[in-house]
Amino acid sequence: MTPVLAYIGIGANLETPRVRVLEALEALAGLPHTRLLRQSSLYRSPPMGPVDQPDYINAVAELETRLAPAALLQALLELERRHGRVRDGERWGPRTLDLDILLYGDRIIDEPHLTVPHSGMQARAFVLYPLAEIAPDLWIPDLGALEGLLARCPRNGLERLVEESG
Ligand code: J1A
Repeated sequence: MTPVLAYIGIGANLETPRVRVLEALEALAGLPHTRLLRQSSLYRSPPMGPVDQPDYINAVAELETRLAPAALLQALLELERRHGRVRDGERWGPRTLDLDILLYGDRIIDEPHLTVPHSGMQARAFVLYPLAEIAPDLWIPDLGALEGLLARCPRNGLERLVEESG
C-alpha cells in the first residue's frame, strides 16, 4: 500500500492537558507503519457548547501512514486507552485524551464506526486553525478549501499557546 497523509485531531481537558497532548504526539510518532511529519502548536479554547468544564488543549498532527483507516482508528483507540486515563484512587478515571481522524488522504469514509472527513470539523475553530498552521493549502473532500472554511469560522476564544522552554 502506498502511504497516505492523514490528519489527527488531539484534544484533552483534564489532568495536565498540555502534557497529555505532548505525550499523544510522541505516541503517534511511534505508531507502526507511520511517520509523524508535522505537528501544530498547542491551542487553548473553551469547551464547545454551554458546558461547565475546564478549557481544552488541542493540536493537529500530520501523519504519513500505511495503516488502513480501520487499523489507524484501532491504533488511536488503543492510545486513548493507554494515555488517556488517570489514576483516581483505586479506579481508572474518565478518559482525558481524544484522538480523531480528521482526514485520511482524499478519502470519504461513511461507516458505522468511522466518518471521514470528521463530522463537524468545518465548524470547529480548534480543528481548523491548527490544521491551517501545518497544511494551509489543504482541499477537504466534500467541504472544499480549508482557507474558505477558516474564513467562515470565528475563533471562538481559541488561543495559540506560546512555547515555553523547559
Ligand atoms: C467513537 N468515530 O467515534 S469517540 C469512536 N468517526 O469509537 C469511533 N473520524 O468509532 C467513532 N475519528 O477538543 C467515527 N473516531 C471517527 N471525539 C473519526 C475517530 N471543546 C471516530 N474546545 C466515539 N476542544 C471519538 N472536544 C469521536 N468539546 C469524538 C473523540 C473520539 C471528540 C469532545 C474544545 C475539544 C469535545 C468537546 C471540545 C472538544 C470528542 N470531543
